[in-house]
Amino acid sequence: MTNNKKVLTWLDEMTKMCQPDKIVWIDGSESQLDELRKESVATGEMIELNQEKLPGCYLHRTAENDVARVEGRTFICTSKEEDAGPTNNWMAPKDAYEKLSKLYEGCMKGRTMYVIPFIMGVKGSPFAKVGIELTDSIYVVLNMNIMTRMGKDALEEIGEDGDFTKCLHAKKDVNPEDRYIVQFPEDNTIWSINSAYGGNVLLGKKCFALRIASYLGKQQGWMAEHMLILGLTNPQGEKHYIAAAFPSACGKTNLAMLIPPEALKGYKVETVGDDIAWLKIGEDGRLWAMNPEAGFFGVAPGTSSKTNYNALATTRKNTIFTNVALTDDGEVWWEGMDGDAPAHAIDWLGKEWTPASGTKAAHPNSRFTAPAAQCPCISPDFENKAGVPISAIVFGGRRAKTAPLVYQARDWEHGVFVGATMASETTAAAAGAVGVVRRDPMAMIPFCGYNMGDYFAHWLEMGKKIPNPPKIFHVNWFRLDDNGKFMWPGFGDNLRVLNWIVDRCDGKADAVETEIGYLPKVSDINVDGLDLDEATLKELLSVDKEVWKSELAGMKEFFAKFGDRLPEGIKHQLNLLEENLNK
Ligand code: O2Y
Ligand code: MN
Repeated sequence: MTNNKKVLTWLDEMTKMCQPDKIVWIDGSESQLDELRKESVATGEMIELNQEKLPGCYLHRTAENDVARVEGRTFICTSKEEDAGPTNNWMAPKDAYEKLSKLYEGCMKGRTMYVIPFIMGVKGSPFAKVGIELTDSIYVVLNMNIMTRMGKDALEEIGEDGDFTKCLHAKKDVNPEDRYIVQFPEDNTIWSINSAYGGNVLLGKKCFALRIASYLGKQQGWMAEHMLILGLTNPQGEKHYIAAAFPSACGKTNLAMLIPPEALKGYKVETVGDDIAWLKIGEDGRLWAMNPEAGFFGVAPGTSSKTNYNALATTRKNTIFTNVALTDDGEVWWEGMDGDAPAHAIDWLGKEWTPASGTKAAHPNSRFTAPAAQCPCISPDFENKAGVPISAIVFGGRRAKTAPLVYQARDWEHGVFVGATMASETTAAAAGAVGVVRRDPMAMIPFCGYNMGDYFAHWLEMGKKIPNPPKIFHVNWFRLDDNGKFMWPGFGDNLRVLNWIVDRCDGKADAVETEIGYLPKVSDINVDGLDLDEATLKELLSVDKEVWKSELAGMKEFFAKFGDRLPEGIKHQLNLLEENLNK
């Protein structure tokens, strides 16, 4: 398949260590993929779904102990511990290679090793980067086919002498005690072992496109961010692109695929990406973004035609479902889907299930892997090699009281501070206490491949190099009233806030300056057709100084972790906020 010596030497080393019976190069052809689908159905690795109702769709169940990303077993292995920073688990590269080599030794005996060359980004784009994943899982091959551009094209992109990210995955015996997801940023290498679940094994996604890419971006002057990208067109036909970072479970996929409410019928939202953005400074002095992925790896429970019509529509063909329930007529079901629960199904554990079982039919983190091109609102620029120019960067979190519905940072440095102080409160859906504030700068806590102090510095440096930077905003869809009810309707109505954001970018909307940044006045948010009284909107757009003073204490405590790696720009903004609140 290739004469690239770097590829062949590495493959030889990995083969000697893992000792597979057979090596199969993935060329990306439909005929090869079809053979693999048939083989995986024959072995029980995949279940073929009702091909009339869900053509090209399959179901996969993972082990009960292997149902989510495992942050506790995810490591950043840099030569110096301080280069991984206080928010990452660290192992010395030598120790990690030694420890994991022992686990990999002979682990593919009796198995096939699949060699998957893949591109993150569109072939030939200046954003594109290439990786090769070695895996013993057909589930991984078929998912990588949806999530990346894989096969011959990727090898062509590497060429005779090009570099690539070296990704090794072995499911071994899915033993959680020996499960490791390890990034070696200095070696452009990822090793994953003892998992067969999505985020831990589809190494192009979080491991490469965020952890390794964030490190590469710092070296090379670009950014890899945990951001959706959407295009918003107003009734006059003016289009803006927005990139937005929210922690997990804050509705990134829903916002990326938003359907305008009745009152804003003339507006259109198109999806460029729902999870990851790579950002570069364009020759025109603006910041340009590209989605490096080719598919969506979305959470199934709660996805319905009401909450996210476009996501559901995307999954009606050529989709792999992981850990959802199987209905008697070979379809899929999960909690929160349209209609009534089926009278009988097979649950995510492969057991008989009825609504009386008292258990969830689908795992709460069950997923679909679906081709982005099938999304009804996919942007015509999804495959644009140049990417899209970003007008606004939006940060957000789930905050009951602290953050107003929306505010704008005063400038880039302040915007970086707004991103760096992002936080979200835990919900009843997650394990552990409810309402606990988790600091998650730029939604990158689990995904930054190096010291986050240096990451903040990189953001600040980028700002100095972008002649025409995007404006930066913060949103909070989750403010609660005194009865614990959401004050803002959310979903499609979030467009009303996006509208103010793009109007601010164009200098068309008004704002008032507050201690924390610029806020809209009540009259600046279009609430036509909404059942929302003025007092509620006023409350949504208010800043409670006392609440913010205790917030400030939490920020200081978090930033103290970074010691002398915390850049001056962040310290300066922290002091400014304190001064403003004490005025
Ligand atoms: O649990 C996993 O492996 C998936 S996590 C995930 C999947 C798609 C997009 N984002 C995320 C995330 O945790 O941010
Ligand atoms: Mn994500």
